[in-house]
Amino acid sequence: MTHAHIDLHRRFPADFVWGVATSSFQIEGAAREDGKGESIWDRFCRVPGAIADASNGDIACDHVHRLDSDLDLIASLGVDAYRFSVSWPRVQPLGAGAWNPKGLAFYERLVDGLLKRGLKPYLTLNHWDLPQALQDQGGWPARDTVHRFVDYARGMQRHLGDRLAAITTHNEPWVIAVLGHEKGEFAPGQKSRKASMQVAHHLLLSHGLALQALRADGARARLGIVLNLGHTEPATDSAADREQARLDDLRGRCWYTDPLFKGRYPQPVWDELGADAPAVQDGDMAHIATPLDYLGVNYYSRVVSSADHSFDKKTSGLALTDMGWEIYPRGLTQLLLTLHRDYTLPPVFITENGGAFKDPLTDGRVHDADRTAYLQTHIAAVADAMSQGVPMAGYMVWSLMDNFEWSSGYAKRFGIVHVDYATQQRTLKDSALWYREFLRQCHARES
Ligand code: IFM
Repeated sequence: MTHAHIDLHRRFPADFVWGVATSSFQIEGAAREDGKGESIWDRFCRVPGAIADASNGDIACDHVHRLDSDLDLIASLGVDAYRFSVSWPRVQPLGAGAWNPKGLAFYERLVDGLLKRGLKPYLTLNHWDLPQALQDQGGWPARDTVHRFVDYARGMQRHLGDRLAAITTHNEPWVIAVLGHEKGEFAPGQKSRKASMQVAHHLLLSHGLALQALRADGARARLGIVLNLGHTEPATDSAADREQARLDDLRGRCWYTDPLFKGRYPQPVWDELGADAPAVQDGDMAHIATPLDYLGVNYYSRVVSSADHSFDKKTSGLALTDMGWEIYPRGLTQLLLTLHRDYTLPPVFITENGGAFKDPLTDGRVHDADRTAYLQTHIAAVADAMSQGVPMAGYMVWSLMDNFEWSSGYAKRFGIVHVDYATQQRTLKDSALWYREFLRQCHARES
């Protein structure tokens, strides 16, 4: 542990929630078992060239078959909470109509297994694996999918709601909209800015309507949404770069946070969209602004804006992760302070934070000092924001274990637990050993 981080645990209150996070498609496997339907990611992985190593989620971390030992693994870290997602097509194969009892039984075992081990379940409804059947009927660009999602949310609450600490509607709507529907790099691989903007609107709308429906049904879990947000700054102090940064921040952050907290889209972005602006019906914006019980923030790096696109992070002087992302913990503090300045925030969770590194397994150990330093400096950045008044409530490492990193396949490792995909053996990396010791210190203060 670096000197500056020796007393890190003292900077957090006793009720701060510490966790680890995963998502269904990235770890579960069992892609065609026990009645599970096809998801858009099952389909997308079959597109030649879509995934860097031509892999897929058929087996992934084989989590479905290793649930009990994986739950023991999570508990062994000493975390308070586990953030996971439900594969919609596993529980409702066609995205509408019949439920799949075996799929529901899996998540019941998961949630009950967490509770038995004293862990709080944080459930995400949509971490990208939309049922392919709904995609075939138009997917997120179609308004009907909004209503299918609300039905799905209600069904999941009916089955599990009495046992959950939190329900997140969507994970990272920007990724679904932009990477999935504008750039075509993620499922379903569409390339249309117009579709992408409609998707973003439908995700936000379905989020708001789901919150209302869940509350009307008597929600006991806390309800929120998870956004991927970077801290945006200009490459230089020039007026052009500062203006570019202002616009990029409006496009990437405020397009999501303004509707959620202010009930409107940022006008400058709306104006530049022209014919690509989404169709918005009367009342939509008020639904989107339904109050949140918490906001989840996924933070990995900063965004650097330059008007002539000349900024090159390879020469910025900052260390890069294996994804090529700059390591910039100060940006996390700045992002949180910006959110606190712009809105009246509910409790905020860092629902994902972590890094991909090379991580060789040698003699049963992974000496991932770079990841440990990443976690320490970012946790310190959260403490810095908290000490300046941001209502921080929790922090979750991305990720519990190495997994399927979407279009990068299995080559990028984000886990604090190493996975040997040939044997499915799990090995705690040094970062996991550090996190476990850190959490022991946090909890020792409470007793
Ligand atoms: O693996 C992803 C996760 O599914 C969503 N947030 C970012 C992570 C790292 O790319």
